[in-house]
Amino acid sequence: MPLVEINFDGLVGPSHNYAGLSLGNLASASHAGEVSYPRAAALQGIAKMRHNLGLGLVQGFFAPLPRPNPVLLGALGLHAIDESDAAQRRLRAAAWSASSMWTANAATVSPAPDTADGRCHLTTANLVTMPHRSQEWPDTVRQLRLAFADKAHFAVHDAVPPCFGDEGAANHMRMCAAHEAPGLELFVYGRTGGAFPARQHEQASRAVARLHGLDPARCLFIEQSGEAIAAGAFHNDVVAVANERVLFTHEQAFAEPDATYAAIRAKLPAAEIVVVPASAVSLAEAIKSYLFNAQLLTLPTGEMGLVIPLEAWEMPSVRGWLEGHIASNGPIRRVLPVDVRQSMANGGGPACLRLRVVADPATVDPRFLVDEAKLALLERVVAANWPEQIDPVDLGHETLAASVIAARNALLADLDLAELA
Ligand code: SUG
Repeated sequence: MPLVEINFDGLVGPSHNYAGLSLGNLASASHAGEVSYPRAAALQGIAKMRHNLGLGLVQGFFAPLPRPNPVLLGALGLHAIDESDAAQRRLRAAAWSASSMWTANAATVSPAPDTADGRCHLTTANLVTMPHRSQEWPDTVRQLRLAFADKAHFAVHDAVPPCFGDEGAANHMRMCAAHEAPGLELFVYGRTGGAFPARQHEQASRAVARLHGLDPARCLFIEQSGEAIAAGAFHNDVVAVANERVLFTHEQAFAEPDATYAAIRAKLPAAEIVVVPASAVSLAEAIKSYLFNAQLLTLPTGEMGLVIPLEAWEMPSVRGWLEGHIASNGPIRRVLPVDVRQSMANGGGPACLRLRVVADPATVDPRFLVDEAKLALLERVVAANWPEQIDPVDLGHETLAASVIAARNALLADLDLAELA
């Protein structure tokens, strides 16, 4: 089979909860302390996978990481928690976080046509800015090395050194004539100094480009606008998304938008840049609705479809803009709303939940690819084992911990993924 785009969605883990851990992520902050519904959350994610599989696209998944994470708790000397200490309770919540569901932050991916050695390169993201996310990468890299074990076709790199924050594909876009053609890779970084952290360091992006053996002439390093970070765009994929020749972006996404568009057009003359003006959808509305945290997909018909969260479809300004775009024959031909509300309440839309890998599916470990039968199996395992709800005050309870651990073990057993246990 030729190279195709495969979307690997993170299965929402059984410890999914709202602990308010992500400064600068407005959804995470505003839902802090609420009761979460891990079973419903995972079923919503599986329904999204089924939706996209039904469009005729190749779909994969990654398993949740071990939580509560004994490695993090042990390294922090937190074998026992002083319940009167808020900082200790917060660190415990970090060890319980199901944040690996947002696989757009698992790694940065450069497909084979872009790299010097003709292999697909993946660099695991160190996610160092947020303590609860910084624990992910050692387990993530294990899983990536299993899924992409075929060394003739893949190279999986460890994370770049923690002095430079790297948030993976959420700050990386690839534009090309077609997925299987050489691409222009766009690395978007932030500059520190604002009210909220800039999670992606320019030097991390540059290191990834070097590790992947990219041609410097086919890379652009673009500064994210400080305004966007301050408004809650903690990752670039909250305000922009690209697919093949199309870049779909809010006008306030980049520090120097006109220079950015010109640089893209100079390197990829076929580029179509669709800019949503603030006069149509304000930055605040874009971030609240997650219009851009969408999956811009090339459908088997050759048309592009935009998988958006229901929240975006329900916002009048966003819906108005999308309807106008379709009516005026813009490059996005279909709008496909999906319900991922449980993930959205923690700041994770349809695009956060997936890692794009352009590859021949035959070169991927088939345990990580899904068909209808695999999705039905995932649903059965989730329905039988995932907690129905978690109140954040219950994090740390032994019975809850035991059920979360047992749920993941049941998944790994049923999917024949014992190596990840
Ligand atoms: O890193 N939320 C995630 C959301 C990640 C979204 N990913 C992309 N944009 N690609 C984050 O901020 C919230 C966890 C909590 O508060 O319990 C959280 O980690």
